[in-house]
Amino acid sequence: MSTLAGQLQKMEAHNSIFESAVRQLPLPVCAAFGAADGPQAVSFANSSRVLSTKDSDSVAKSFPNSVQASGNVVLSSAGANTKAAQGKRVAVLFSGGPASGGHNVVCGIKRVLGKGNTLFGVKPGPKGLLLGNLFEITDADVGNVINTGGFDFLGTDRTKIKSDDQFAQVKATCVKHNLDAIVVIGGDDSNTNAAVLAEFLFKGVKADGSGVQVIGVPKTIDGDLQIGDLLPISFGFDTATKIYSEMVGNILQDTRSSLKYWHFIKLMGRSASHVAIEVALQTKPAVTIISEEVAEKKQSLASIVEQIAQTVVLRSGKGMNHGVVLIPEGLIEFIPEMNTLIAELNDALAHDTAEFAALADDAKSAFVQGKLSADNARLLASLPDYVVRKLLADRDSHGNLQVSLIPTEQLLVDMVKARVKIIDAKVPFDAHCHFLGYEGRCGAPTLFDAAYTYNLGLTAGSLILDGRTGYMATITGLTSGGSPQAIPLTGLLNIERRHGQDEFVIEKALVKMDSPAMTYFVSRRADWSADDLFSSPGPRQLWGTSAYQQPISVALNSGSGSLAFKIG
Ligand code: FBP
Repeated sequence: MSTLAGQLQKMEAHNSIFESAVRQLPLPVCAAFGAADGPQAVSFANSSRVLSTKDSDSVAKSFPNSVQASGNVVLSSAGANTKAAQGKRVAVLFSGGPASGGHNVVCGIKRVLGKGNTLFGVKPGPKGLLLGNLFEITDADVGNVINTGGFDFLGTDRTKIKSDDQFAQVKATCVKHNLDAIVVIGGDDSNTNAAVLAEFLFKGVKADGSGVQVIGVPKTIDGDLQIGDLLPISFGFDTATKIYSEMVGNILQDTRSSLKYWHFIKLMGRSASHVAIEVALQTKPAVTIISEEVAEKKQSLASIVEQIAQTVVLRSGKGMNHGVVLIPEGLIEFIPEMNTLIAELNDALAHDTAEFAALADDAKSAFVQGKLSADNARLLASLPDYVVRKLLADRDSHGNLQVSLIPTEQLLVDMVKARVKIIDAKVPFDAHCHFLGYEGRCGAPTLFDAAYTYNLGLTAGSLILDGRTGYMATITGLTSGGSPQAIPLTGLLNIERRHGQDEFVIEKALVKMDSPAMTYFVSRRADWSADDLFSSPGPRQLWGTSAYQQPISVALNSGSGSLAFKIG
């Protein structure tokens, strides 16, 4: 075998030159944890901040143990923990969609638990917890997965633990493995689940009557788990948006080179448009639709099409028959008339599931037409077949439409094409569609996500060794060294009506119309439409000056003076 062939084979199974180098990347730690090469657990004390929501009274009644223990008070780190517990058995799991940096959370927890405690990985996600599928995580595992993207070390899933049976299974897993604590790394729904589990496992799990601690860690590329200065952003958002921004920057460069194409790019992010606004701020394309603005202004599908078509015509008049349109994944549900249609469809499909499933594809549309109001029946009939098919496709396990499957980008291209032809038939309009989603969720974490998640892991582990339960780990002050804190999960819960039932939920943080990021975007977008002012952020960097960039929307919203972040 040639020397080169031998070298190439050594690179298999996560050992590319990049992957080998990135494992050696040193990670900074917040001063509270001490030296970067030997971080120590911190203890926590009550801060002066108490959290409440409109439903705090109901929360206190349903989560009496958690609320009594935390008083819904935010915890701040209070120096090295000289009395850190020993002998703890801790399980960690991923929940929901993958996000870059998850592996570093696990590494941070393992590091701070040290030799005196045991860390178990749960495979895969909440389902693994129900099945009791645990294995011990070693130091060698940590060396292997540190700074790598994805959740492949443990796997993940979207099981929601809600039935009595499922709670009993979790308890059985805790007893079987003699667990003292569980760390749930997830988004808004998963952290809601963590709050419910913390209350359920508060006491009476073990023979001596004690409970099992539950700690949440904020993850999601969607960026919709944000709590003001307490949690400026969830992890994974920075990596995903930098990957999308590089791709969009490349496409923008192509449009100005080939001078003949429009590109309609749908960006992942199930509901909120944080991803879309961040990528717009990074790349400055001709048009970016923000779903929350569409809802606020009650814009119809036709008016969105008109807005894009007018930009196409305006730019063509200046000799630019090219451009990029960014579309948030969740747009369709924010367009008022589509939202009403989808709600009525969800209802109709929930009631006649078996009858509907037995129908041939052609008959499905006719079947639901009969169940809809006249306006919605008309709207459904006006949509192209490829959209109707997706609107009538199987719902997810929560009964929701799978919005990522709806080709909104193609629908807009077709409608804009027709509209441009009416406005001015001489204007050329040749368009391509893209969906950037899964490409961004599992890339190697940016330095921001790598450092942030490692410190989140150190914080989560410290909370366990300090005997805390029912908190979400966070790092505040991301531009001034970073400070470990803990948010009481019950202080975030609201009641929402979902699928005909009242449920406790952590509300999704949507893009606010008066946020500094939105205000800045609005102040610049007309110029970006009228001219090619785009910029290409390039590939994300782990070494050198451009490695130290936080997301632009986060910098704007948190009033940072610059784009630089500073941890440690
Ligand atoms: P989480 O909120 O669970 O992190 O998931 C985010 C996400 O990437 C969304 O942006 C997207 O709509 C969804 O997951 C897609 O996941 P799936 O393929 O499981 O539907």
